[in-house]
Amino acid sequence: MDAGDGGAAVRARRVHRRSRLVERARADRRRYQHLLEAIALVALVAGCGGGGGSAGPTITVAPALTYHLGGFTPSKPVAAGKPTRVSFTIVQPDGKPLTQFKRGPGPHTGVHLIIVRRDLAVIIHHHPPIGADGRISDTVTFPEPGPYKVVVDVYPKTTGPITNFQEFSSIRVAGAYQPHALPPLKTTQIVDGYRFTLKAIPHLRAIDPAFLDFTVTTPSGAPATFTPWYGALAHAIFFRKGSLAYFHTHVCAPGAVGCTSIFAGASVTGTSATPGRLKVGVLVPVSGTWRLFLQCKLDGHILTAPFTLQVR
Ligand SMILES: [Cu+2]
Repeated sequence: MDAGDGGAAVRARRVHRRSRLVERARADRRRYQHLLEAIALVALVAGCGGGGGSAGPTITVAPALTYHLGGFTPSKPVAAGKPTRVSFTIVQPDGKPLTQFKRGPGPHTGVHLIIVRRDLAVIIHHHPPIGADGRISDTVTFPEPGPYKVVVDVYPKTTGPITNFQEFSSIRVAGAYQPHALPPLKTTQIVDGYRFTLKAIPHLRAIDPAFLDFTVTTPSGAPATFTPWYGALAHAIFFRKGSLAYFHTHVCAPGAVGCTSIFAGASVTGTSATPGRLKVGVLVPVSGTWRLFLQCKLDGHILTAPFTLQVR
């Protein structure tokens, strides 16, 4: 299905408008501010209803109608090293499973299943098939024991304002969990002989769009040729150490259709116009230590290069 992307890729040239990004980032900050104000208001209302057990008024709030995961399995610890079936539906606010998803070229379709171990030492990224009844089933082999966070990144087919949202679950892989300390940034990572080099140590700030420049070479030292995989030349998946906050962006071929990443209204699409070069967009919501998993397909291998990033 990705075969068409590369062809469409070369038609137009992508123009970068950093000023627009910055403008949008400002709009995001305002949006975050509004969100905080809304939360404060809710807290205030909740405080009124609390009443401390005295004769104050009581406000009963019915549970919000939201999207959530239904029938998530496995619900018990699973074995490491064995194929495990992971299955669920996305339940809509009306209680029915979501069955209509975005389709077409680019990475923003269907459902993405991203599973990360709590210490960020293991990541799994699949785009599983979706049944006609909305049930999503995948087979996952967990390499090592420990607690895993499951991120279900959903692209519903909607005409409304919701274009993408995430649902979360967890899976425990039985056995002794030996968390790895997150290593400091190494600007060069060698994965299966392929060399990923971050050209400069970045100075990243929360809610500030930025781009990271990478070079990628093959085991023989030639510039790597990126094959579209899941609709993008590369996937940049970010998780924050501790909270496991999540952000995901893509590197798109020039003119690729449906590849632009939107985060709170801001576009941070990376580009790669030349073999061996990747420009990766970053726009993480909070400061802290983040782990970037840079994934791409080279000569038929799916490779994941991890980088530790400090965001102020
Ligand atoms: Cu992706």
